[in-house]
Amino acid sequence: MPLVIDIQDSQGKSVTKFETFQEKLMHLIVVSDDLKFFDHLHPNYKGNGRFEVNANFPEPNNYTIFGDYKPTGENEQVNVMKLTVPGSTPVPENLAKYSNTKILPDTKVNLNFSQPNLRAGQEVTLKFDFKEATNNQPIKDLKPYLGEKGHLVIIKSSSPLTVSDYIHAHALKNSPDGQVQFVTSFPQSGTYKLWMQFNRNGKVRTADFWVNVQ
Ligand SMILES: [Cu+2]
Repeated sequence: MPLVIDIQDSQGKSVTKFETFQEKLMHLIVVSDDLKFFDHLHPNYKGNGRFEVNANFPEPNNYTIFGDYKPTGENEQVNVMKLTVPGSTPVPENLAKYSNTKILPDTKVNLNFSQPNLRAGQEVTLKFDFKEATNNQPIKDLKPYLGEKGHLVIIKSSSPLTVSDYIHAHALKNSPDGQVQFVTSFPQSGTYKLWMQFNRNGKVRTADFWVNVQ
């Protein structure tokens, strides 16, 4: 489905100049409101504040779209858009199938925390370890993705989803080989979903996790 996004300032005037960050002018995160579906897109800038992209909405559901961009000379901003694909309500996700180990077709990703319990408002280091799924050896072909060792989006499960539920964490530059670390804090207690994206030798993979924050 083609999406057209017009960026305007608080006076309704088109914002026309944007800065590249993490290699793109806009990062667009599409999730279903139950956080089952995730997509990360990069709209094309058409000038005069207008971005266009083709997005995929796989099943009837309510969707929230976070547009993440940086007007020239200003701070990073996040816009929230809503879209409904009508139809029967999908089956909710089974959270029991999630653990801190995610096995993808070629990579095993382990998530560890710098402290035993996650608490709201407390800074925490999230450590993702990458191993070969077949033989458990640390992988050595991790390549930069969007200029960093990995890309992490965190969204708090909420109804409705708002801009304050969206956390975009940046990878630490000095993570050891076969590992990517992020420092972040979870603003409130609740359940959060994490999508960790990385580049294995040219192929972008997404490992998703659920975490509880007290
Ligand atoms: Cu992006």
